[in-house]
Amino acid sequence: MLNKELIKKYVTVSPEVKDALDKGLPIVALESTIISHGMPYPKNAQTAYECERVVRENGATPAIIAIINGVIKVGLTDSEVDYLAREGRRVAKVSRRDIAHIVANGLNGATTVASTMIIADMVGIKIFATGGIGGVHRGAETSFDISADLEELAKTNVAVICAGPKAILDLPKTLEYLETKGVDVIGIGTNKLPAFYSSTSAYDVAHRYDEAESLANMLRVKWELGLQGGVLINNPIPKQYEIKAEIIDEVINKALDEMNALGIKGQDVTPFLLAKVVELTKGDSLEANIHLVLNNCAFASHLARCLKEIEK
Ligand code: PSU
Ligand code: MN
Repeated sequence: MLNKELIKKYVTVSPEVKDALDKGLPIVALESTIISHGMPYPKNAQTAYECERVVRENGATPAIIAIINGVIKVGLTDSEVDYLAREGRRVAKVSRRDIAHIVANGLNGATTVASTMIIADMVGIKIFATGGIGGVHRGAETSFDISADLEELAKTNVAVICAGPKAILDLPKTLEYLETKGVDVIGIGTNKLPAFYSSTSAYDVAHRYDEAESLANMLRVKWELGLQGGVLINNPIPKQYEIKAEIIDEVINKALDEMNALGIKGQDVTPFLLAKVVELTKGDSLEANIHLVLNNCAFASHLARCLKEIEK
């Protein structure tokens, strides 16, 4: 069990988020690795502010999560966002294994999906929006490269809204892993798994939901039943912004070849591939990425409102 008093030693909640928590208002958690390692400057900072704006416009409170000078922060100031955005890949990428090290040594860190879920759960935030999650990498049968995001979805009670796992990953293996771990994979308005840049793929989601209201009710049932863990909610990129699978697949294959030639491994794999794809598409993939994140922020806000409505 979490000791809420002990946790307070390490966590600072911004006044805006604290007010929303105290009043029981809907809140949407946002990660910070997408800022430092997921997009180039200055679009990364602009996108973070846009995400906050979209969440507020849709009736919820945004809570960007990161670690600043060893303090776990829930809700960042603009200058903290700007710092992470400018530092980029020089900032530590913090997943579950890294949290204690970064806090204990007073360091700065950008939180991944896994660590953002952990921290959101510590303060009682149930809904989290991002772009893409980590998953089972292509070639995982030899590299063993499986993101800690999947393990976190298996055990931490936070619902993650994304645009589907990116095709830099092995999609069928990612789905198999989530099934083994008991993580529900939802499609919003679709039976097919969206694949980040593309609104669809050849693979089926476990369950389809067309309305945020009924999805919020399902989340309540899951957690009231004591079924530990998150849910992966896949919200397809709006069609006008998508990049066709044939085009992006070629780019991804090039990026993977380059990565293998350079021998890049571990934590550096995802940031390398994300940056390479942006470079090879001359920024087209970045525009798609920004639009799908904002779309997820809007849906997550609606879902957070529905969940609060049910809880009343
Ligand atoms: N996928 C994306 N964009 C991202 C990430 C993944 O399309 O920004 C980031 C997220 O923070 C995710 C992390 O949690 O990369 C996964 O890294 P790894 O594969 O090393 O677990
Ligand atoms: Mn990995």
